[in-house]
Amino acid sequence: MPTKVIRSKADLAINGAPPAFDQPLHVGRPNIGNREAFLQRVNKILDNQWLTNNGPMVQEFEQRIAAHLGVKHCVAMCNGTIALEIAIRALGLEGEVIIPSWTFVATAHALYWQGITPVFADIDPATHNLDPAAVRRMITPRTTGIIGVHLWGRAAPIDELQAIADERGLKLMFDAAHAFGSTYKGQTIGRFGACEVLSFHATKSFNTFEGGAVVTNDDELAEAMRLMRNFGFSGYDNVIHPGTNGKMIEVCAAMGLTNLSSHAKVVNNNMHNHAVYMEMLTSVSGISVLNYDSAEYNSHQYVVIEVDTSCAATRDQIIAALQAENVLARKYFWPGAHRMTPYRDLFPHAGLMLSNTERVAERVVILPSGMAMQDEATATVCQILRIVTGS
Ligand code: T4K
Repeated sequence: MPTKVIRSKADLAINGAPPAFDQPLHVGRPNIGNREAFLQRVNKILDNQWLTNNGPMVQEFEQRIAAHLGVKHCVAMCNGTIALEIAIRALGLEGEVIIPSWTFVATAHALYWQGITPVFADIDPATHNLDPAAVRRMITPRTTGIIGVHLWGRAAPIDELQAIADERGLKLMFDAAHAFGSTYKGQTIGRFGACEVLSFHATKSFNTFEGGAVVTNDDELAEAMRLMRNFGFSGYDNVIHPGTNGKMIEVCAAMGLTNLSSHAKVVNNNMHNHAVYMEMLTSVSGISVLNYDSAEYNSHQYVVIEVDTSCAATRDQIIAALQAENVLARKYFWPGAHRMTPYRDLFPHAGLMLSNTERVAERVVILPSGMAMQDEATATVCQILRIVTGS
């Protein structure tokens, strides 16, 4: 609950007033489903004395997720980054792989960690997703694949990327970390490309504490990934594949099974928050809210605003003002992966090909949403923005 009324700049915490919120408002406050149902599942796990290694809870979780998304296989993993690494390896990517720089750095690291060069392609500034024409420009004889990212839960231009991949003999997979339940042309994300990778991190609309999965309709690929996430074991004492430890544990699957029941409620709540932000921020000059296509399903987990150069306050002044009020807004994914270590040293001139990425990176602010956000708090965040920008 806000602690004060903000009428003028003198009421702002950056000008010495007390903060608007006693407790911080987070962009990634976890959505936690029915506590009793979760604890019952945990008791079952403890009674079973089966804590990990493809236990019954993980198997049920995989079946439920596959059915929910309408795909043949869900291979659950310990987190989204390991799921990306395993998918990349199972697909046999090598050399160079084209990705956006405008993504969480894990997309790039999952390649680099395995000796593969991430090559950054620019985005469409309207959607923040890969621009297919920019992808074409970055293809070289060393390119073996493309990883599209469904940023903010909005599907990447899947058909165009698939056409490029088919034409140039490249593999295509998707980082769907933000896109649990999202649709593309009415079809649920999970079935596109060779495979799609989900994150169930605590901060996502649907969480398993930590967790991730690769979903695919490809039987062979799913089988290879199942082996790879468990050291390559096929039964006791029989290792038939190189592998690592990417397993999801039972208690995470219990959290996922519990949260699956309330995900629709979370999404409805996020949609409401997003609509309130949209309405209240229309009168704030120099700020626009990224909108999502109403014909497609999207968790609306991310409330993304862009601060125009015409705005009376800079993006960083806005972030500082919000943080002083205990509103922990974020600059995801500033400054872009290409300006983070090790990529900024490896490719010091990458920015020359990434003008949209660089422009968007200077404009974006992510605002708090999720089940913990009340309308009164949203209204106060919008009022702070109105006063800071002199609207
Ligand atoms: N690809 C993409 C496109 C991704 O966005 C991500 C992850 C991945 C791949 C990799 O998936 P994972 O390996 O993570 O499964 C957070 C998350 O850690 C990360 O999962 C997520 N993307 C990224 C967008 O956001 P940080 O560094 O911003 O997290 P942190 O600790 O600053 O938390 C964010 C906010 O949430 C803070 O205000 C605190 C609050 N919070 C956080 C946690 C963990 C809570 O209130 N409770 C909590 O339990 O990366």
